[in-house]
Parts: sequence; C-alpha cells; structure tokens
Amino acid sequence: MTFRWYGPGDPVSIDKIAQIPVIDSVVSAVYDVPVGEVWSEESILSLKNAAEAHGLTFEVVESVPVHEDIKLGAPSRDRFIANYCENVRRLAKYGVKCICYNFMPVFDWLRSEMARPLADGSNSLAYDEETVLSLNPLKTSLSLPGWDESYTHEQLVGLLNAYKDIDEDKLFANLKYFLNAVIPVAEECDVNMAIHPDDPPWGIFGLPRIITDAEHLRRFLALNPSVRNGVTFCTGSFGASPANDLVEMIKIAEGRIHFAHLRNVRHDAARKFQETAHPTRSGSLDMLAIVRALVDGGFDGYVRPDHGRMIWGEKGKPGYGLYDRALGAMYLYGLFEAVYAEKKGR
Ligand code: DNO
Repeated sequence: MTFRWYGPGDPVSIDKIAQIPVIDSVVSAVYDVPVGEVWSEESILSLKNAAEAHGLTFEVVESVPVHEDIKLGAPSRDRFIANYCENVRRLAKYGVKCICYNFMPVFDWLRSEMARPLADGSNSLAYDEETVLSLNPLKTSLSLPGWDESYTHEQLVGLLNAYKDIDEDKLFANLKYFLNAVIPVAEECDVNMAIHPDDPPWGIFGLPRIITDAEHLRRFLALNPSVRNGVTFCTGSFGASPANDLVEMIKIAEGRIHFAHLRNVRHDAARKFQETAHPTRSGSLDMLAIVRALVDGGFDGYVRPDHGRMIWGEKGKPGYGLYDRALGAMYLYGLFEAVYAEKKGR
C-alpha cells in the first residue's frame, strides 16, 4: 500500500503519512525540473532518504511526465526520449521499481469543479461535460486540476493547433515509438512502466485520448508485448464511464497491472460524475469486485488510495488531503487482507 506525497512542499507531511498503519511506500516525483529534462540524482536521493527516515520506501514514481513533442511525434522527440530513458536508469539506481506516466495530449486529468459539496457536508471533485466544454481553452484562461498552468495562452493555442493533425492512430503510433525506446531500458533496469488511463476516458476539446476502454486497452498492451509495458489501473478514470466493465478490463490487463489507483465515483448522468468516498456503498463502483478481480488475476503490484474528499474541515490540494485518503487506505487494505486470506483458504 502506497500513498502519494508531493515532496517537502506537500501540506500533507511525510510524518503524518507514516502514521497511517498500512502504508509501506510513498509515491512521489521530482518537481523542480521542466518536463522533458533529466532529473538530478541528488533530488531522487533526497526523496528516497526522506521516505526511509520515516520507515517507508520510495519505489513508485508518479509521474515521469512525457514531453508534448513525444506525443506529437515532433522531430525533437528523440532528445526527449533519450532524457526519459536516462530518468528510468537513474530512478532504478535509487530503488524505484514502477513508473507511472500518461499519454494524454496537453491536459492531464480534468474536472469542472474542485469542491462540490456532498450530502454529508464534505466536498469532492466533480465533472460535468457541459461546464468543461463551455470553458473553451482558446478563449478562456483555464484553471483546472490537471492543467499545467505554466503554459502561456499563446503556447496553449500553439499546442492545440499542433494537435490538429493528430488523430487516435497517430497518437498510438507515437506511443509505440516511445515504448519501443523506453521498454528495453525498463527491461534492463527491472522497472515496470505503468501508463495511467485518460481521465475522463474520452476525447476533450477535440484532442484524442487513447487509454479509455477495453478495446483501446488491448490495443495499448499489444503495442509492445513486454511485461514491463503495463498499466496503472485507475478505477476512477476508467470507471468514470459507466460503459467500462472494470472487472473485464482487469482481466484484459492480467499480468500487466503494476500499479492500482483505487477510488470510487458516482455516475450522475451521461458524462457527469462526482468523486466519492472509497467504499462501494458511497459510489457506483463495486470496490470488492475490483479487489477480487485483481487478486484473482495474481496482482502483485502497488496500490494507492486515490483522490479523497475534503472532510473534517481540511483544506488542501483538491483530491490530495490527508484524512479521506487515509480512510481509503484503511478500507482498501481491509479488502485486500480479506480477499487474500479467502483465496488462501483461511
Ligand atoms: C490525478 C492523477 C494523475 C496522474 C497522472 C499520471 O490525480 O491520477 O494526475 O498522476 O495522469 O501520469
């Protein structure tokens, strides 16, 4: 069981994380380097040291971001891919075993609201397609979670134009090119690469998104058949679409799920959902069935509770407060403990 920690600047300090009784490892990243550049060994080592000083390990990175030129297949991509490979080597040198990344053009995860109230007085992230689409990124200045605010408006317009010719097939081809360079390095270094699904799992603002459903998942896994070419199975991302059967998708990715982000979400209408507390009864996903499917498939990777609600008056980074994620970790650990025991026939 792991817990995401945004480094020394995170309002959720590592000593608090260490007090959640089920956490083994922190999930973190180097945040002081622009996307596409090589991470300093010093920065990697300081994350490892911080974890170990609290009795934790640092074995999972989320994320080593992929430069847009790689996703676009631009001529400069080879330099960024070489840097990416160097980051894989450096991380492996300091004990990292799993690297989460995504291949979403321009935007990472997207929400329309960062603090929509829930019936119990807490609040959480929510998505309403109508609201999102009304925020035309070419006209409005955006401020959404998952959005890289360092782009200027002109850069954003340029980037969106550059994607005009990129459809799903081209994006898949660019991903394959990237994997064919990175996966051999991951094999050499014993590191698992784990792509994160697109969140939400459908195209937005005319940009293609390709890690979205069962069919696309199959296609992704076939791009490079190495077991090192795997998935971060994020239930909240895939599960935002009621059409996705998560148990079936876990079977499709059997043996290739290296990291699981487990959280619940409540479907309100087509392309309209709100994140909820982790338990099955709080949302639309069957968390026990998900954990069973993972365990039945021999899942042996890292797990983390995902976005929590803001509860007990906590203020902080949307989705990444301490309290509700800690509750989620305890709940998920309980499910795994019971399902593993059941499987062993105890
Ligand atoms: C959101 C996260 C994502 C994830 C990246 C992985 O909370 O799950 O931002 O870290 O998509 O590259």
